[in-house]
Amino acid sequence: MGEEKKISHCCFCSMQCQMEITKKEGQYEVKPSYSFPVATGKLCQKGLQAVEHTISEQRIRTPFMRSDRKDAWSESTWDDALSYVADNILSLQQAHGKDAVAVYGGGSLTNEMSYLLGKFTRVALQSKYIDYNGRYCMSSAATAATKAFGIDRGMTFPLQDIAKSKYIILAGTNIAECQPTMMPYLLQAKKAGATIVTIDPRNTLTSKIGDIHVRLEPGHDSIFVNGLLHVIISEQWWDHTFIEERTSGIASLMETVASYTPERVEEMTGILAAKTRTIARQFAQADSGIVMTARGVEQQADGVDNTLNYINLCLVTGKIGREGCGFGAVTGQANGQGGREHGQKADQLPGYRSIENEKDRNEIAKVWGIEAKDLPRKGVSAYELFDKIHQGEIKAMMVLGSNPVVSSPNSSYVEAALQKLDLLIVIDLFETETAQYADVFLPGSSFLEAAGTLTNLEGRVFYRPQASVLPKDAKLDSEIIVELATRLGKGAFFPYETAEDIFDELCVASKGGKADYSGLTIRKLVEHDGVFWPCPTTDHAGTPTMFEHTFAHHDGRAYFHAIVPKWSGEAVDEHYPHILTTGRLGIHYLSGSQTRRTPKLQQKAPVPVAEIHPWLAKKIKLAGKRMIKITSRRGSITLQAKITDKIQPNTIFVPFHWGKQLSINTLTSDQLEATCRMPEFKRCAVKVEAM
Ligand SMILES: Nc1nc2c(c(=O)[nH]1)N[C@H]1C(S)=C(S)[C@@H](COP(=O)(O)OP(=O)(O)OC[C@H]3O[C@@H](n4cnc5c(=O)[nH]c(N)nc54)[C@H](O)[C@@H]3O)O[C@H]1N2
Ligand SMILES: Nc1nc2c(c(=O)[nH]1)N[C@H]1C(S)=C(S)[C@@H](COP(=O)(O)OP(=O)(O)OC[C@H]3O[C@@H](n4cnc5c(=O)[nH]c(N)nc54)[C@H](O)[C@@H]3O)O[C@H]1N2
Ligand code: SF4
Ligand SMILES: [Mo]
Repeated sequence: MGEEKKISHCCFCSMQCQMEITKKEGQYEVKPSYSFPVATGKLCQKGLQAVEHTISEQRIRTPFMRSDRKDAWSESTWDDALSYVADNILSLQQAHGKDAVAVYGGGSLTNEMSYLLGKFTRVALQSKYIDYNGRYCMSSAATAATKAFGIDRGMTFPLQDIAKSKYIILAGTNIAECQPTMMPYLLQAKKAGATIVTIDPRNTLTSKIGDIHVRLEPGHDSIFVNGLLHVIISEQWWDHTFIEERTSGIASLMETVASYTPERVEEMTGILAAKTRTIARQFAQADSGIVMTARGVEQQADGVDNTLNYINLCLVTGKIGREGCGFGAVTGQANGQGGREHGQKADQLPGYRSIENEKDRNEIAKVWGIEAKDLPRKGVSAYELFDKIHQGEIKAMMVLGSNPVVSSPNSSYVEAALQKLDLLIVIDLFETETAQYADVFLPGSSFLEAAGTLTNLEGRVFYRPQASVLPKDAKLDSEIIVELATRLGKGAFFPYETAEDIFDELCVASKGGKADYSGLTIRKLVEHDGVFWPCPTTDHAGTPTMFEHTFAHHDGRAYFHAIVPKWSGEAVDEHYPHILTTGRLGIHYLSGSQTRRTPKLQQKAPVPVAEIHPWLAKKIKLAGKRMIKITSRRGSITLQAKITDKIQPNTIFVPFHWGKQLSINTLTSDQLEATCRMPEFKRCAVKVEAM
């Protein structure tokens, strides 16, 4: 039997570690690849198992249809399934207008698929309704970075710079479980003398490597950061020259933080004044420093403000745009960065262009060969698409690369919405909790089968080659979309044979946009192990470090934003006195669709376990089998509890990787951030009872 060695990149987190996959006598062996300069020589436990779900018996391999959702699925041919979809779309649009059909995409998909979904919706469906799961993920960070810097690239520095930094603040980011192969960079920095501060309601695996841990109640970040800014400004540890030459808005920041003395912060949050002073002084005095945030601070009703305040820390100390310095909103999904640049967002056209800007509309219309007037306007955010279904405006939805029944806040509302649709098409690998409501269920491609480009958390655009063939009757996601466009009479606009054809068009479409890929070719990506965007010309080497000389606002400056902590999220009261926060385990990935079907991972964490503090356990008289019932204003769940003093006493943590009766999103709040529409996954008022 021959041995076949292929190169791919892990399908899970934003690190995008490269892997070597060897197929030997029908068995796959996955090893880290040493050649790609992101996670040299390492893969985490999910990466090592990444092939397993793609060969799972549960993977669907042919199209399925049914005329009534109560019926069992019937196998179908592609021809019948796609004709059925196209005919129904056309008749629904005839009866209810073009916007009756919506698309829901995902951040695991390649840049080409993200681009294709945006173009398909605007050109083939001519609908304004497209959004994607990244709305639940990177939208606060994207809005904050755009406001502060004029551009959104998650990390403003390459990973290598972490090792060169002398002071690293990690807020609401659990890197040890969520981007495990980034840990060696942090450990290298520590070895070279860096101080690491972690800020989280829990003592996490990440905080184990920290020198100082700030354990705060969910929602207290902006108060605490105002305390840090107060110390830096009042004691004049700031970088006056940087502020003067490269920023604007310091006056209003000074005014706002003037009253946030460390003592007042201590009164408001319980964080000791001495701790606030120490961190503020040490960070400001360090030669270099990095601040990183993730969903812990971003998935809140005030998520944009929280992120802006952490950015203020970099700006006030001049720690950005030079070696070992910068701000990083740690991107989550495989292509969480690229997935938000090429047009699958409700208000966006490729290259981070705005769908409401006339110049942007004209430029993209020209690339697409249509009239700008025929481009739809902006639609609504992911969760609001379900509102539009409830209101009867959206009648059909196509979901590709997401499992919103598990991952949406207040998920019973989403489930109810899907049941109201006249037509739900799901393109996935598995019969997910979402696919269970579908009328047409199509087998798409996994990461091993679809070649394409992705953009990792650093902003490094790279090429992922095809490493395996499609199973039985499955098709490439891109083929499905192109064939549907053809059946909708728009095939001429989608003349692609390969991912490279789509990438080349995407690069042209991005020219002059903020995420400018126009200097890239797949050959260049392969030759250089990826290239950092922006890369505006063919002779440009890419931009590993952002903002060395200028920010992306028209005046070249970065903007401070004075943050007055609001409390716009859900409030606790005597009926719901505790705070539920949700997040991740190292073992599982997102809605669990893939990792729950990976035996070696699922065995390690078969069900969600709630983390609760001994104080709360005692208060509710938890004993015996340690089962607890958690109830929010929207629902209840009964779970096994783990008593641990590694959590803020009034907070309960539950991972969200399960569906049905184990889904914590039946409880979470659907309050959305005012501008970017990020849901508040990290704070929800609950009561807790022992069962
Ligand atoms: N193993 C694994 N890795 C993943 C994923 C996965 O599902 N599993 N998902 C990927 C994706 S898409 C994403 S977006 C990233 C997410 O990566 P992270 O954002 O790092 O993950 P979370 O567990 O959601 O949240 C991080 C931390 O925020 C803390 N937190 C909660 N509330 C607050 C608060 O108010 N303030 C502060 N400072 N902290 C708070 C939580 O206790 C938690 O430890 O991970 C990526 N990597
Ligand atoms: N309570 C709570 N909820 C959360 C969060 C939280 O912290 N707390 N975090 C939010 C965040 S940050 C995120 S990113 C979302 C993610 O939530 P989801 O988007 O629901 O996450 P996934 O499980 O990645 O769903 C991807 C689906 O696409 C399929 N798939 C994967 N790759 C491909 C492909 O290439 N082609 C096709 N056709 N299908 C594919 C998978 O099988 C899976 O069913 O969850 C959000 N929900
Ligand atoms: S760190 Fe992320 S990309 Fe790397 S192997 Fe683990 S899950 Fe995959
Ligand atoms: Mo995410």
